[in-house]
Amino acid sequence: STPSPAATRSISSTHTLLFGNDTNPAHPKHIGSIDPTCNVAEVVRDAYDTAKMLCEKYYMAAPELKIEEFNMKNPKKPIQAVYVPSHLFHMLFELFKNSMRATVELHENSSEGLPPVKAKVTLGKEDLSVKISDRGGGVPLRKIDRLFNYMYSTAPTPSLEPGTVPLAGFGYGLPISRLYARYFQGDLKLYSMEGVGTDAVIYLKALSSESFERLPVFNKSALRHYKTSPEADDWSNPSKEPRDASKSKYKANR
Ligand code: W6P
Repeated sequence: STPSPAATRSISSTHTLLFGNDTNPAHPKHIGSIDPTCNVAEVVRDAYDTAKMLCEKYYMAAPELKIEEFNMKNPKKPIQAVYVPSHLFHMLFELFKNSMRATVELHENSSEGLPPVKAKVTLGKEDLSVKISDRGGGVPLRKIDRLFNYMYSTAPTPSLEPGTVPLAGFGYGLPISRLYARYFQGDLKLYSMEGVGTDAVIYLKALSSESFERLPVFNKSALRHYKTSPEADDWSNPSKEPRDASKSKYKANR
């Protein structure tokens, strides 16, 4: 099918950058927005520092960060990716803000201080993964899908006044972050244990040859896909979370 105008522009500008003499003076090794030697732990630290400043402004406290790396291929080397650092920064910044808010709100009146937020960067054969773990009390499984809904935010609607920077936004941070991860064949997942905390994992492809752009297609096949009604949802794949059981006419068998 014919590439979209945006894809054509992306391909042509990448070609010009690769084969022309244009360089970004601040980052001469970057190819457009891509850093071919993006140090993942450095971006983790940057995103944490930025989220920490906001968190301290709001709560006058912020949890510490502990970073661990596990490079399966080359244990002594820092983990690098061919990636768009700004995308990685946005995803991590969003996760840190969520982890910090949960941590501070759960532990602000505790005498033990704040449990640190932990980051683990790993490189395997297929995946380059980044896990951000908090001890912020977690989210029940029933509510996890809502966090990826654009219209849903657990935080109060932030002020629109000039000069104010919200810690938590309008509720699009997580869904947008997941789109960034998926754009290069990765994903963003949340694993939470209510009462304890949440692990958020960003999965990237270890090999840049696997991380081609995932672009929406619109062709005959896609049109057919959209026109035919999707597979009926069943009990193992419900389209929505179950209704409140107390409002159901069906009584559980005991
Ligand atoms: C929470 C809720 C959440 C969402 C995304 C990332 C981390 C966390 N922690 O409690």
